[in-house]
Amino acid sequence: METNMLLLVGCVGILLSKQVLAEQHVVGGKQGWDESTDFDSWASGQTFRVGDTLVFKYSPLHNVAELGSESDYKNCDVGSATNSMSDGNSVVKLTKEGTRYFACATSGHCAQGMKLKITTVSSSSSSSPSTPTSTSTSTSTSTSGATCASDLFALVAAFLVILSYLMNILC
Ligand SMILES: [Cu+2]
Repeated sequence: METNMLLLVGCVGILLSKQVLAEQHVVGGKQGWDESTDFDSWASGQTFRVGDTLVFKYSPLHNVAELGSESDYKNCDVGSATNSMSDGNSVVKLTKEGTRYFACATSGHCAQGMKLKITTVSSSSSSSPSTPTSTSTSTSTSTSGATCASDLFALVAAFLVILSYLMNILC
């Protein structure tokens, strides 16, 4: 009886933490926003969800221009950017599902590969970020395992908060 109650509380904790925890994606990882970074391969290892943020970190040589279309992205047409940032630590919030395009507007940099295309998915999407799966047959098992592990910390935290709350009521 009490065990069931605790399990229920734990599940509620997981659901709550999923709503609250948004991920911050540092664009390009350790290399940051730079010509030498392979942004296609970086982006393919990430899952971008509604509510997450992108953080571009770069030197004053660079900047960030958001492009409005796939063709602008392909042609590096940074002149028609919809938004420009140059503070060296630009935060972009992913507020809705869909594809967004970014490039460096410094002459020649976009052509050298300094551009990024990302697709934001719904925040309830179940696919797990940056979890390589060894074989296709074990995909579902390993994905749920990884999700479980990443939720463990949040679960413990939520559990402790709720437990102390219950103790206050009962004692
Ligand atoms: Cu640049």
